[in-house]
Amino acid sequence: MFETLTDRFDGILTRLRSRGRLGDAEVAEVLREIRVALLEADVNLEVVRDLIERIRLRCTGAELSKSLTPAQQVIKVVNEELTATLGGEPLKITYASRPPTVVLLAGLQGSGKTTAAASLARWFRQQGRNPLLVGADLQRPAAVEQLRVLGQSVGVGVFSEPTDPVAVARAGLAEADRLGRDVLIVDTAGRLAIDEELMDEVRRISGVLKPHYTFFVVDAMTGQDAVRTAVAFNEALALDGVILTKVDGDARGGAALSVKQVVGKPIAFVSTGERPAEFETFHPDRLASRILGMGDVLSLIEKAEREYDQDVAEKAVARLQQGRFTFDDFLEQLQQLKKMGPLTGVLGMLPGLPKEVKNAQIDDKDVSRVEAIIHSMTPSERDDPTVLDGSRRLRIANGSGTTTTEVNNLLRQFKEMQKMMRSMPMGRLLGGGSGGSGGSGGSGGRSKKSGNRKKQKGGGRVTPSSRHTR
Ligand SMILES: Nc1nc2c(ncn2[C@@H]2O[C@H](COP(=O)(O)OP(=O)(O)O)[C@@H](O)[C@H]2O)c(=O)[nH]1
Ligand SMILES: [Mg+2]
Repeated sequence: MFETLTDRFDGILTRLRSRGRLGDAEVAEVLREIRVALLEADVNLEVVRDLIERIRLRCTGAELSKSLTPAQQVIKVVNEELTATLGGEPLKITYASRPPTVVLLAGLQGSGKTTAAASLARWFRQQGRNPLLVGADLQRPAAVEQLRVLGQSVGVGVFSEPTDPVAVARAGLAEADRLGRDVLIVDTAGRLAIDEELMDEVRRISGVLKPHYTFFVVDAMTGQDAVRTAVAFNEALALDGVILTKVDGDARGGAALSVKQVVGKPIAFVSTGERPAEFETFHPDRLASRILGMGDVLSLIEKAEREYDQDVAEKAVARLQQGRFTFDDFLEQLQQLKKMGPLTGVLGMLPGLPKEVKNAQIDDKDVSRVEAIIHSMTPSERDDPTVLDGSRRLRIANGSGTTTTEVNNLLRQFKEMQKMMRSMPMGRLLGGGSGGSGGSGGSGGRSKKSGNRKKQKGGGRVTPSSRHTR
């Protein structure tokens, strides 16, 4: 999902970066392009109009500051407004003072409710909770069995009985009490389309459960239909949020971008695959950054947390903060990166990579060539690649068994990467203010980033962009 949108933004922002000054006409043109990109991505028309208007106001107003290039300022504004459209802050679960915290899942048939129930159970366990699943879908004989299998795979018990859904819900509550479970997740039946009978059933279940959280589970692939059904369910049930599923599919992403504004409820979680592990809290800021090609750095950091060597990472962060990042750092990061497994998935989250690189099927051989090139450099060359003239480049190409084109490509990409590291607001994300001129121009609206900073410190890991040559 979001590939087309990300591609379009890649083009728009690249053109933008090549401009020195931005007059009203240029801003208008960029806005037009962004508008078309969003509409193509199936974003709700009202949402597009509103978003564009907010960006326009900020880009033509007095907000523009001198410390950023015009392109950086526009990107910063677009990023912030896109984040706002996606819902701003991630949803935070507040647990009931008197357990269990009850979570009700509703949605159409096949939307991914049963899968999401198990994924949520796993997620709650990771939060240190002790959940119980309840199978209140008695429509299809196999539904409860499916939940039992999934429940078992995540180590969470499933309660159900062959009575009726409302009775199961009531008994489930009692069972959670009896077993001392602090979270109750209730899976319900869906229909192919919204009908009164379905709405009536979930409403009655909801009446018995008095859930703390009611999530509407919806298939991202259904685009604007997803948004429309969410509106209908919200009227019937007063939703707390949406669980967007099948985000791994090739949907254009319009649903994700429209839900918050049209339904008025945030996306709480996204499901990116059939397995319960492929499920995560929805982070508007991360998705916005990712759509804008700034990379999903924080998700990557979380992903890397276990595999990454703390010391190496902290050293890299320190270097980045000093605005220094050498080929030696790069090499170290590359080796860390390799520990994380297949590179293709990791690359998609990295900031600033051209889409050809992101979409490329990377195997370790490609990385080995980059490593070979760096190994063929002398320590002083690694420290300061500007000394690399033609004859040195030829020596390196020969020494590494590559070509001068490959060496040139790597050098060019490395330079871009260094520049980006310095100029991106990411410098702030990395836990220090001095790292980049990029994010320092804004006044308000950054508090969230600094909120993240602490968390980042704890993890203390960072992954630079891994360029590679062909
Ligand atoms: N690719 C993909 N498949 C999913 C995802 N979530 C659910 N599915 C699949 O979609 C189908 C319907 O899911 P299910 O949980 O049974 O939907 P329910 O009818 O709403 O309970 C199943 O084959 C799931 O494995 C997802 O995020 N990605
Ligand atoms: Mg089901």
